[in-house]
Amino acid sequence: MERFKNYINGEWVEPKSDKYFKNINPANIEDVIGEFPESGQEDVNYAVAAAKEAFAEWKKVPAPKRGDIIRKVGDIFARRKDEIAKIMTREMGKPVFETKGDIQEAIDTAYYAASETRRLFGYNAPSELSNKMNMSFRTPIGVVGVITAFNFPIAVPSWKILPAIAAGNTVVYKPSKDVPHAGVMFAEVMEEAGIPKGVFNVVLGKGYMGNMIVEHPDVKVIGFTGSTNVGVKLGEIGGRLNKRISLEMGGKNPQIVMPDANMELALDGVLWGAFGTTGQRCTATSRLIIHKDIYDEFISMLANKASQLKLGSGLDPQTQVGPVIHEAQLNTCIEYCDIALNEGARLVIGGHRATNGDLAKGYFFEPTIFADVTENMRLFKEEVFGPVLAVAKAESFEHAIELANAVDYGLSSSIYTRNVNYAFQAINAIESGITYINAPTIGAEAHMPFGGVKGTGNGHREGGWTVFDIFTEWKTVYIDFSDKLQRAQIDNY
Ligand code: UN1
Repeated sequence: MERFKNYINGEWVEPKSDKYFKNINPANIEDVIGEFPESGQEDVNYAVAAAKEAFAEWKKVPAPKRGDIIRKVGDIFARRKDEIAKIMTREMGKPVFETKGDIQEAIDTAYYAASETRRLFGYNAPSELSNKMNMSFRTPIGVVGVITAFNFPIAVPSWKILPAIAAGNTVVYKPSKDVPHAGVMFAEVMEEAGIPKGVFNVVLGKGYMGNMIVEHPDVKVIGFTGSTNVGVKLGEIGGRLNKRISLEMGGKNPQIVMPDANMELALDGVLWGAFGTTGQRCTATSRLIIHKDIYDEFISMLANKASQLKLGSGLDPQTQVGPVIHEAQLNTCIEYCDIALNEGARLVIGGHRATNGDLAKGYFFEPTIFADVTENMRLFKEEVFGPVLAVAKAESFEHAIELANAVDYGLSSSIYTRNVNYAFQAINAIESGITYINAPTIGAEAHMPFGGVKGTGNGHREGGWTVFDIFTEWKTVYIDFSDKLQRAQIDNY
C-alpha cells in the first residue's frame, strides 16, 4: 500500500509522530487509497517554523514576481486536470465532471490571484496639511494557517492558499482528513511551480490539528472552511489569542420558486443545487420554498426527475450523484430523515441508504425530498450536508422571503421568477452573502466575493479582491516635505 508524506520546507518528510491513517474510497470502502501521516504537534511546529523562516525572504519578493509562480500553479493544474480529477473522485466521491470543475476553480483562482499581484491596490488621499502626502498600501502578515473541508479538495484551499501566498504570506495547510491525497496533489503542483522552500507546507492529519494550528503563536492568520461547530470553537481560540480568523461555515440555502417562473429552469436549478455534489456543499440548496399556487405540481415534477438521478461511483461517466463522504455522514442523513418524519414532514422520495448492486459497497444515500416542512422543524433549520431537501410552502412572495430568512445561516439563496420587482426585492430582502436570480444556489465564481452572513461566517469574504482583506494588513504612510513641524488638527484649524 502506498504511504504518503508531509510536504514541509520544500521536502517530502515522514511525520515525526510516526503515525499513519488509512483513507478509503467512499464509493467502495474496500478500495484503500493509501496511508497518510497522522501528524502531531512536532510536525505542526516544524511546518510553522519553516513557514516563519521563509516569510522573511518571501515578503521581500516583488509581488508580480510572486504572481509569476502563482500563474504557473494555474498552468500545472490545467495540465494535470484530468489526472488529478480522477484521484479526487476516488478519494471523495463526486463525479469526475465535478472534480474537473473543482480544479478549474483553482485554475481561475490562480490566474486571478496572479493578476492581482500587479494591482493589490492601496489608495492615496490628499493631506489636510500643505506639503504633505498621504498614502496607504497592503502588506503581508506572516504565517497563515489554512484548514479546509473535504467537499472541494482543491478549489476551496486554493481560495485561501493562492491569494495568501500572492500577497507575500507563507502557508501551513491542513486538508480535511478525508482528502489527504488531494493535499498531496496540491503540494506537488506548488513544488513543480517553483514555490521556494517553506513558503507552502502541507501537514496531514486529523481534526485535532486545527487547534494546534490556531494556537501556535507564530501562526498569525487563519482561513477556515468547515462545520459551524468546529469553526466557532476555533474562532473562540483565535479571538482569545487576538488572531485574525476567517470562518466560512454552514448554510441552509433556500431556493424560492414563484408561479411566474420558468418551471423547467427552476426544476433543473433545484436538482443541481440540492443533489449536485450529493448535497455536500456549503452552498447546496437544502430548502425549497414554493409558492402555494404551484406547490403540489412542482413537487411532483421534482420527485419524478429526482428519482431518475443515477447514483454510482463518480468514476463512472453515467453517474450523476456520488456517495456521501463517510459512514458518519450517512448516519447523519438517516438521523435527519427520522427527525423529519417524527416532526411530521411528508417523505416524498428517498429516505434510505441506497444498496442496490455495487452501491452496497459504498456510502450511498438516496436523493431525498421531504415536503410540508415548516419553520420550526429541525430539517428546516439545521444543515444536513447530504442529499436531503426540505420543501416548504409559501403563501405569498413576502412569506417566501420570511421563510428564507427564518434560519440562523445566511450563505447562498436563490429565487426563480420572471417578475423584475420580485427579483430586485428578493436581492434586497434575503439575508445571505450570495443571492442568485434564476440560477441555483451553487456556482460561485472565483473573482467575486464569497461568504455568508449570520451563522455562516464572521464577516470575511474570500474570492475576488476581498480575500486580500483577510491576508493583508494596511500600512498608512504620511510624508511631510514642508521642513517644519506641522501639527495635524491643530496648526491647520
Ligand atoms: C463550498 O461548498 O464550500 O459556489 C464551496 C459553489 C462552489 C463552491 C462551494 N463554487 O457551490
